Amino acid sequence: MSFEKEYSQKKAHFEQTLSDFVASLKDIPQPLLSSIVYSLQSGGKRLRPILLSSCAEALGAKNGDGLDKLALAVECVHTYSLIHDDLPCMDNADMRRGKPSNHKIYGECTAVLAGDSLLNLTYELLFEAIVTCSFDERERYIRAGKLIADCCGATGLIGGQTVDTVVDDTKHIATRLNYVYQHKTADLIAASMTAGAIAAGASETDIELIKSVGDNMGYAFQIVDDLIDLDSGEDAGKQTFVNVYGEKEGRKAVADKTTFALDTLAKLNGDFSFLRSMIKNLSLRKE
Ligand code: GRG
Repeated sequence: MSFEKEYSQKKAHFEQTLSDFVASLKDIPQPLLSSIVYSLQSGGKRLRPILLSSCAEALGAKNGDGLDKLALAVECVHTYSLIHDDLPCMDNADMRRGKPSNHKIYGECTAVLAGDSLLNLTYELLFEAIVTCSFDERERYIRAGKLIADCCGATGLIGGQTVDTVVDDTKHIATRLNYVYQHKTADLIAASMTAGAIAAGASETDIELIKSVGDNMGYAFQIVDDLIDLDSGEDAGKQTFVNVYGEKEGRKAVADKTTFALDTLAKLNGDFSFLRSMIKNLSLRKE
């Protein structure tokens, strides 16, 4: 099967899981429910859930309800981070995925609360996965849930966003860039993949290897994002890898980190052909 066909099948599976989840959301007052659903279903690439389930499957797990819940959890935390990042107090972005950002439609107050709800739904889903999995799976799901929870907090995503948006530059520029790229972007990508590996019951060695693949491709993913902004003239003059080191170094870093990720993946046993194609495609993406 071609990579494109496999990706669209995996995406279709996740979209169905998400639609069922959205249909199950009850007793949420309006306009909060509409605001949550607007951002959940506004056309994301669904990278993190697809990475999570692909890693789990490559390491021997069967796709099922537990993995679906973990996949929903990482998409919920990702969606919350985008809604909050677009707010006037952060990136002040009017558009997201070619559509008005959440607060432009629902107002700032509802957008903040929709983001809060999605972060809370992340934990509701993680606990649900733990409560409903089999006794044999329980320890793995607790560990996967803790990993995702750790990556969302003040030492992860929120820490990365803080250094990117709030902290004045007292650190060395390279230290600061590394911190932001690791925590703002790579942490959730790596945690999604590692959670999939843990849920599949992978060995400690394989879990570490998958984390390293995720960290490297996550970092490269953010540099590609900078390069896309540069090409489309949307570069806001922020301190990015590409603005600091130049476009040539940016492209080289993407190539190096992608090669490292692929070489690391080659050390694992299992059918990682889809993940290999995904890593290559993400390093070449134009949007
Ligand atoms: C904790 C509020 C808060 C933010 C965390 C995630 C984040 C930091 C900010 C969002 C903006 C941003 C540029 C993040 C870097 C990661 C990134 C490139 C996100 C976009 O991910 P895609 O391309 O998005 O997977 P889609 O639209 O496909 O879902």
